[in-house]
Amino acid sequence: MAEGQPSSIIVPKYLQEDELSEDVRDLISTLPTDKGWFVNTIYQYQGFWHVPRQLQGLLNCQKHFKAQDTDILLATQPKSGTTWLKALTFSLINRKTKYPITLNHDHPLFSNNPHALVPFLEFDLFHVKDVVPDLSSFSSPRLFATHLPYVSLPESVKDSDCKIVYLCRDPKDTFISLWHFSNSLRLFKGTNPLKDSFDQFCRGINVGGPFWDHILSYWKESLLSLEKPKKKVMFLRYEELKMNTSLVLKNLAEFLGCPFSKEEEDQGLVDDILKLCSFENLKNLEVNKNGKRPSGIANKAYFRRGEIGDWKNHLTHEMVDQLNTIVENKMGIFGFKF
Ligand code: PAP
Repeated sequence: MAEGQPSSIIVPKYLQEDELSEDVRDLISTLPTDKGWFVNTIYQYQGFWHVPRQLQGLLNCQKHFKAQDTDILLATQPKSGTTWLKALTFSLINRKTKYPITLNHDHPLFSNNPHALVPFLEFDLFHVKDVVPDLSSFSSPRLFATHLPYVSLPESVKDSDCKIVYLCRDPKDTFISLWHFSNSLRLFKGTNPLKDSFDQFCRGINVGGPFWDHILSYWKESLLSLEKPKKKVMFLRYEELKMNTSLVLKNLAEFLGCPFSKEEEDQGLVDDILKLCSFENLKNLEVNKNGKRPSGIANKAYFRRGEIGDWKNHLTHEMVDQLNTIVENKMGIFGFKF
């Protein structure tokens, strides 16, 4: 249990530091450390910051995950819209086979949090020490998610024809969302002071950070993949998804090889998927109001405001200037702008 933590608070399993395998314990004893937002300590591995259990999942899936050419991997930084992307992609790829789109509560999204339908490789499948999960029940196309940076993906993901959809979000909104999320887990007494968390974020020290390097790792791959016969990485932004959801959804369907037919469009299927996966619909479902993830995290923690620009309610002008300047300096040289 984390220091300073009231005994009544349950630490989500994926953040617990016990039950780490011998090799992860050996590894983390050699890694740079800093103060964690969720747990006492985070560790830097392959240039990025992780909680210990994530490192265990990372090493395990690097070693054992065998990607198939038909796999789809949703890659994100925490709090950039993962839950939404999972819901949209799950609905999209299963609409013609297993789960026709319906708004009358038959669809799995009415009774399952999107995270239960699209597992994270490192948190949900490969997180248990010395256990290689049996993935034989997944039918093709298998849909997985990850918060890992490109450099840490299993080699089979990079070498195969599997497709990657990457979603990023404005750093200021990502930061505010992450700060709220870390406080809502309440692993420590009280909240993390905003200023302390902000200073760490600006130094690149947060789960999945540095923010800019995570995005650039996939941005560069998405550009490289434009030159290849088959595009491998589709790069998306939360803001464009918010403002132009229907167009992005159609492009995503094309990329994943399941474009909408004219009949489907005429039937209003695009709008139905958008309604099914909308923030308002998902947030107000019983499963997302009162359900929990096996990790112990309440499903409602994944649905806070779902807006662009909530940072305006939290950050001072100086903070905004500081973060904008850092991100411009780090990313502008690669032609990337928010
Ligand atoms: P995760 O990385 O822990 O899975 P993730 O889903 O990426 O979290 O991020 C949660 C953010 O997405 C929340 O943003 P907020 O804190 O600024 O509100 C959450 O509200 C938002 N979100 C979740 N579902 C949707 C949705 N259907 N549409 C738009 N935004 C959503």
